[in-house]
Amino acid sequence: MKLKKQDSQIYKLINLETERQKTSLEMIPSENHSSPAVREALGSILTDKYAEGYPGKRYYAGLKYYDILEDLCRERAKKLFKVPHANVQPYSGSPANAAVYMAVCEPGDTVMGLALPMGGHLTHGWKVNFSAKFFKSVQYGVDEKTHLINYEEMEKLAKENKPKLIFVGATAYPRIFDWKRLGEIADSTGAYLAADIAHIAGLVAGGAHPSPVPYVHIVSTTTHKTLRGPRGGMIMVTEKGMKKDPELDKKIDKAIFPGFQGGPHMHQVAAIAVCLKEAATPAFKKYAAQIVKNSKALAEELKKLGFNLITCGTDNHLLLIDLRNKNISGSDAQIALEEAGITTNKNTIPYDPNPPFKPSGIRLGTPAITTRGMKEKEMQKIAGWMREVISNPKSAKRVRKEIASFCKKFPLPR
Ligand code: DSN
Repeated sequence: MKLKKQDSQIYKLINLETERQKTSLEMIPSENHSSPAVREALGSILTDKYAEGYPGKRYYAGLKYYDILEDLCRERAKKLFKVPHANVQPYSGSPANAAVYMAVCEPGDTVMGLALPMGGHLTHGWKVNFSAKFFKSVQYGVDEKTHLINYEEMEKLAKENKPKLIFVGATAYPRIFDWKRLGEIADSTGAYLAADIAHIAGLVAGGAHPSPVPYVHIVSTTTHKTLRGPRGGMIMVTEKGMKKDPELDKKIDKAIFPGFQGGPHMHQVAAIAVCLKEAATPAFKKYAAQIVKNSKALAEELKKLGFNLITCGTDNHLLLIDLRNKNISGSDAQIALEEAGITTNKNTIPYDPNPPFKPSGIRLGTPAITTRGMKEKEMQKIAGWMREVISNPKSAKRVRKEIASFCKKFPLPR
């Protein structure tokens, strides 16, 4: 109520966005709807203080409650992901990954990651990113026919280039990672193996995707995607990581602070703690399983309607559609779908013949709509609307009305 009086412009924009979210389908696979409890912690008084350092070893006074809180958050992360060490201070995924490089590499070392146009992330060694500017980046890809990670190529590249660090993880890969195989590849070359589980953290926590923990040395993640927390990041060190380097936990902590970041955002740490508690419940397990059921149902329905899916389907929360047989670019499809109330994003497909600003695909996923309680039946309806809008963008206005009315049955978390 204070905001309305004090800053009506911001108040109005928040209300408009709330209305947009309420009346449309958020289907960008890296997005979700956080709980009111998460947002309450995030909007708390904890934003007011600096807390440089770690519990018990801070550079500022007045932090006794912050110490308890950060310890609680770390313990929840350790228990949920079954790891001996967790750092909950990364501001988000890119800073988390930067700290991973800083912990185990020197500038100029060779590093390996999945190329961005193949579904990887900027921080996994893409040419315009720090990870390729400060390190010698070798990129692996997916198979040209199956679009699955090309483990053979990866093994060959790792043996040839002897990277210090291999990153595994993706932003547009609809299948399960073979962590065991990846662990063997890293071990055979002596590389550190880091799993960036940003997209699938909630699935891993809820048991809907195999955990990389037994096979990798380091796990990095964001906390706001399938994990459904506030925007934020975490880095975890596994038993295997501690065996490879008994100082790895300390190196990670030092890389975050004072190496890469200053004061942690403690309101964010509090909200991460809340989401980790939520993610440890049986209800979250059910949620994670439903995300995958919904993705698979959506994939099957879209295929029936003539859509080509990269890898022919999905094992996780996301789908990547190759629109080339639909005579529409990913960009135009994104615009038409947004007009209809379905938020997706244009995306390159592997070996895309079209440029990144007008790619051949769209990427979509089910984490947020599953949070609203939608199930397989609703996926059929959504697939139908997508077909209609993509084959005739002029139908978007009419579909928008139908979607707004449909959304009333599935309120945002209250
Ligand atoms: N921006 C995220 C995504 O949308 O996948 C990756 O960091």
